[in-house]
Amino acid sequence: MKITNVEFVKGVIGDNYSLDDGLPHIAFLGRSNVGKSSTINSLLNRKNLVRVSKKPGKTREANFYCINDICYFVDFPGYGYAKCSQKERDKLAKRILWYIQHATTKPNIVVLIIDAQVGITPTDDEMIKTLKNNHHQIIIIANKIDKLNQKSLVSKISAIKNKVSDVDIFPYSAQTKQGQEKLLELFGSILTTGS
Ligand SMILES: Nc1nc2c(ncn2[C@@H]2O[C@H](COP(=O)(O)OP(=O)(O)OP(=O)(O)O)[C@@H](O)[C@H]2O)c(=O)[nH]1
Ligand SMILES: [Mg+2]
Repeated sequence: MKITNVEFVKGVIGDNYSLDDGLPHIAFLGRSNVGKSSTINSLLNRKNLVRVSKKPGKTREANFYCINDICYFVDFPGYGYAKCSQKERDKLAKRILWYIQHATTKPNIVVLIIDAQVGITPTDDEMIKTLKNNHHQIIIIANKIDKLNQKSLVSKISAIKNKVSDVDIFPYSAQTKQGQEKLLELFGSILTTGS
């Protein structure tokens, strides 16, 4: 998949925000600060299209980007950010869950991003269960592999694979774009064949 055109369409705060115009969604979910927004920027070869911050909790809305007029990339707020209030955390979790459970245009793919160094946390586990229960197709991006040497990379990725043996894992770095070509190829093939 070659990215030729990207357009920010809208950021949505409320519950009822699915863009239901028939275009497939590729939704990027994951804990706060794992690099969802950075990953989208890197896949699109844009530096600052999607807002990124050193502080977790940057993305507060579900932001829809229309790609090549054929699909949306949806950048979600992160879940599980310990430093915001419980009320705020519940609100963000509710937004994400609403999307997963009720959005009329189901995403074709949910890209769950994790930090390769940290692996699958209990909150990620919960999210994976919820996604599976709602019949979403999931892939996992293990991001920030630029922080790992080859030896730890191999052992971290194998630990992740052991935990979720039925989901495809893609080692990735939003910083160096390692893994970019493989992912774009996968998205392209899912969008054309639907699987
Ligand atoms: N070393 C390294 N740092 C990264 C990578 N991806 C993201 N980061 C850094 O991680 C931090 C968080 O990145 P974001 O893209 O804002 O993360 P997010 O998941 O969108 O965060 P929220 O919107 O708060 O949920 C930033 O400081 C990024 O520069 C990566 O592949 N490697
Ligand atoms: Mg973000």
